[in-house]
Amino acid sequence: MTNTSYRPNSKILMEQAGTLIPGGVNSPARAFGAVGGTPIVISRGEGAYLFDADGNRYIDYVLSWGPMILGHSHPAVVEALQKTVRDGTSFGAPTQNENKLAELVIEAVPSVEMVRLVNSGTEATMSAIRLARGYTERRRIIKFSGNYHGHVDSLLVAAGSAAATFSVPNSPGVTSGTAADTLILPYNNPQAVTDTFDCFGDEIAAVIVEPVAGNMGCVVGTLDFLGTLRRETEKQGTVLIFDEVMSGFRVAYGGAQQRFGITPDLTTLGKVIGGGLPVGAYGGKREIMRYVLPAGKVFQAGTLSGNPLATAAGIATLEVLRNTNPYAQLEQKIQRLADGLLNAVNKYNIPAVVNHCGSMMTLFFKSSPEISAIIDWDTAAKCNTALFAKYFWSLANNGVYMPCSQFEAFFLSTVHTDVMIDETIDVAEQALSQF
Ligand code: KE4
Repeated sequence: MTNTSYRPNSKILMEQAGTLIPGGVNSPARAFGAVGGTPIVISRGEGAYLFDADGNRYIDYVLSWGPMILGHSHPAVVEALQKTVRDGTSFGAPTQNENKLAELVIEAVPSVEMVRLVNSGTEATMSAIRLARGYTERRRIIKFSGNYHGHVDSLLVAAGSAAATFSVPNSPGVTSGTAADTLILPYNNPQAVTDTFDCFGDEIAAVIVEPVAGNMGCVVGTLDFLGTLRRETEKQGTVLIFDEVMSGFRVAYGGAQQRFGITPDLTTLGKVIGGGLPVGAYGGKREIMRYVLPAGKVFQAGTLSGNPLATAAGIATLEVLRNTNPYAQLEQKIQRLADGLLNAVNKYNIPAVVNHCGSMMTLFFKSSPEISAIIDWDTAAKCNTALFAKYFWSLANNGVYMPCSQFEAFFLSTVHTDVMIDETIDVAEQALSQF
C-alpha cells in the first residue's frame, strides 16, 4: 500500500477555489460533503489511474462518475480529439460526426429510432420530459425516491406529506407550482405504481426511472418493477423514460433495456457516449421524436449540441466498445472485486452488502444486520454513512479513489487489471480491520 495522505497542494488549491467558485467546486458531488475533509485536486489521469496535484497516484473507481469506461486518455479517444481539434472546435452548423454518433446510438439502444444530442444528462432528461408532455398533452410526471436525473426543476422535489405522494420542492428556487405536477413513488415497488396509475393514469405524461439506479448507490430495478412500469404506461398512453445516463453502455452495450429486455418509449443518455466530453442525448420512437423542433413543435436547442470535439470522443469510445465487446470481462472483474470486498467485511463482521450490475457497484455499510438487502431509498438511507466516511478516507489515503458518498455507484474500466483489483481488496481489508 502506498501512503497518499500528503496533499498540501490540494489544500492550497481548494482554499483558492473556495474564494472563486461556490463551495470551491463546479459540481457539489465533488465537494466531499458526505465524507468531510478537503477534496483531492486531480492533475491528470492515465488508464485506470488518477494523479493528484501532489503527485499521488490512485486507482480510480469514480471514472468521472461513469464516463471513462475505457479509462483515462485512451489512445483511440486522444487520437480522435487531436485529429478533430485541428479542423476547428465548433461551427454551430450540422457536421458529419453528429450523424455518426447518432447512428452508433440508434444501432446500440433498442428503443432509439431517432436521437437528439445535447450537452449533459440534465439537458437530456429535461428535454425528454418536455417532449413527453408535449406529445401526450398531459402535465403529471412520476419519478422515484432515490433516483437522480440531473438538476431539472421538476425533478428537484421531495415526497410531499400528501398520501398521494405529490411533491414539494427540495431546493430553494424550485417553485411549488413546478413541483406540484411531480409524483414521487418508492423505487422497486410495483404495487405503488399500479395504485398510482389507478388514480391518475390518464393524467400522467411520463414516468422517468433509472432502470439500474446509481444515485442512491447501485440498486437494480427488479423485472417485476420495470415490467409493471412498462405495462401500466402502455395501458395508459404514458411515455416511459429510461434514464440511462449512467447505465447506458455501462451495464450492457445497449444499456439496461437490452440487459433486461424491457423497451421504454424514450431513453436519456450521457456520460459514456461523450467519452469524457460533454454529451447527453435523448431518443426513442420516431413517432414521439418527430414532435421535437424543427420537425415538430416541442422546443429544445443548444449552441454546442453535437459539437465536433465531443462527438469525436463519443464516437471513438463507442466504436472501441462495439468492436471489443468488453462486457463479459467487466462483469468478471466486478465479481472479483465484489467477492473480495464481501470476504473482507465478513472477516471483520461488519454489516454490509454489495450491489452490482454490469460494471457499476456499491458497497453499502448497513446500519444493522437486520437489513437484508438494499432495494430502495428507504433501505439505502439507513446505511452507516459515518462508517462509509472512515472507509472512504482510509482507501483514499492508501491509493484507492472511491466516490465520496455512500449514495453513489463506483465503476470499473476496461483497463482495471486483476492486480489493481487485488490491491484494492487488500487496502479495503486493511481499512476494515481498523473498524
Ligand atoms: P449530468 O447533467 O450531470 O451530465 O447528468 C445528470 C444525470 C442524469 N441522470 C443520471 C442517472 C445521472 O446519474 C446523472 C448525473 N450523475 C451524477 C453522479 N451521480 C453526476 C455527478 C455530478 O453531478 O457531478
